Amino acid sequence: MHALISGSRRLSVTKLLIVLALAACDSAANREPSPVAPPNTPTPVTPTPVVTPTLTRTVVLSGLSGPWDIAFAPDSTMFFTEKCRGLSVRRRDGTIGRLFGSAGSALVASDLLCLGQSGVHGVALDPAFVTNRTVYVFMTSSARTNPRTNRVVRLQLDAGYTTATGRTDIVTDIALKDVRNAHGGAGAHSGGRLAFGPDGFLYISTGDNHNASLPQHPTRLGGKVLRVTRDGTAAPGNNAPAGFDPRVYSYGLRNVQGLTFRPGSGQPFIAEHGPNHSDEVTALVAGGNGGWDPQNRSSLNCLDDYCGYAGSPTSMPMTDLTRFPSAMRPSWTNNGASQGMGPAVFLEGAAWSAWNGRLAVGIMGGQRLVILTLDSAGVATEAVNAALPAVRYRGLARGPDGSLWVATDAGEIWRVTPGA
Ligand SMILES: [Ca+2]
Repeated sequence: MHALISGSRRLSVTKLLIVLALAACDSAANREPSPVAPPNTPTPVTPTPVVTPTLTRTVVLSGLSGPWDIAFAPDSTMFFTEKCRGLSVRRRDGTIGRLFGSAGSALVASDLLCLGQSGVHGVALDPAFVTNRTVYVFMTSSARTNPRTNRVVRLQLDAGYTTATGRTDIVTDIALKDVRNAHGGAGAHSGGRLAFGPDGFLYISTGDNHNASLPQHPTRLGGKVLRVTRDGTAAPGNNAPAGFDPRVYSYGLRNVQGLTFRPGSGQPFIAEHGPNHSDEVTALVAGGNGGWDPQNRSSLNCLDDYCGYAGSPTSMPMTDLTRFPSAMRPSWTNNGASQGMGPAVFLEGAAWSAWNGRLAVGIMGGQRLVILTLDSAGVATEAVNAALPAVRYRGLARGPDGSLWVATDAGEIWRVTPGA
C-alpha cells in the first residue's frame, strides 16, 4: 500500500536562492573580458534580482517504487508510473489503483521488462481523454524482437479508473540497450518521456542507448524526439530529412527525459543528460538536429566505439557545430556541468507571479530544481534554484490547477504550490 502523508511544509524561497551566473562560469574570456570584446564573444549575463513566490510543499505519496512520471486527468485524477511496477492511478478520493504493468495490476503486461534504467517511463493522457478514456505509456518490452525494444502502448480506462483494457502497441521499435557494454548495464539511455503537444500530436523522447550510431541514424529511433498520431503513425509536418523515418521530429539527441511545451508559442523544449559535461535544454524545431554524434573518431580513445564519454566539450560536444553547423543551439547548458538533468515543465498561472512562464528543470545527480527564465528566442537568461529539498528530481508535471508536481527517486510525489 502507498502511505498517504498529509504533512505540509512552507519554504521561503528568497533566502535560499542560488543565482547561477549564466554563460559566465567556464569561459576565461567571460571571467576576464578584454576592454574591447572580440567578435562573437558572448556578452556575460548579469544575474538580476527576482521576486520569487513562497512555495508550499506537500508530500502526497511516499513509499513508491521508482516513481518516474505523473499526468493528470482534467478532473484532477492523478496517474503515475513506477519503473518496475507500471501505471497507477490516485483517484480523487485518495484511493490508489494499479492499472497496468506487473503482477497485481488490473491489466498485466507479461512482457514488461525492468532492465537497469529502463522499464515503465512516461505516461500521457489523450487530449480527448474525457470522452475517449485513452492513456499512453512508454515501456520496455521483453517481447523477443531482435533486439528487444522500448514501445508506446495505448490503453482505455473505465469511468471509475479501475480497469485498463484494449492494449494496443502503437510504436514498437524504439531502440533499447539490450546488453551491457563498456559504458554500463543494459537498459541505459532509453529516454522515455511522453507528452501531447498543443498541436494534438504525441511527442516521444528516446535515448542513444550508448550506441554511437543512433543519434544521427536516419531510421533507428534512438537519440530522437518522435511525433506521432494516436495510432503511432507519423504526424504531418515532422520535416524529417530525406531518408529518415517520417516519425522523427528531431534527432541528434543523447538521452531526452524532459519534454514540455512553452505556453503561448507551443514550442517543444527538451532537457537531456550531458556526458561528463554539458547537460542541455533545447528548443526543438521540426526536422532539427541536436548535434550529438558520439561516433568513433581517431582523436579519441573510445570504448566499444562509443565516444560519448570521451573527450571534452570541444572534442565531443553535446552540440557539434563543426559537424553540424545548423544544429539547434541549446537554450541552456547547466553552465557546462553534467548533473543528470532530466524532467522539465513550464510553470503556468498568475499564482506563480514572477515564475509564471518559466521553465522548471529537475536535476537528479545535482539534486535540485532549477527555474529558468527564457527570452523570446528561448535562450536562458537566468537560472535560480527553487528552495526545495535536495533529492533526485525524476519527474515533473503541471496539475490542472497550475500546481507543480514532483516525483523523486526517494519514492515520493509532491505537490508544490506558490504562495502560503
Ligand atoms: Ca545538442
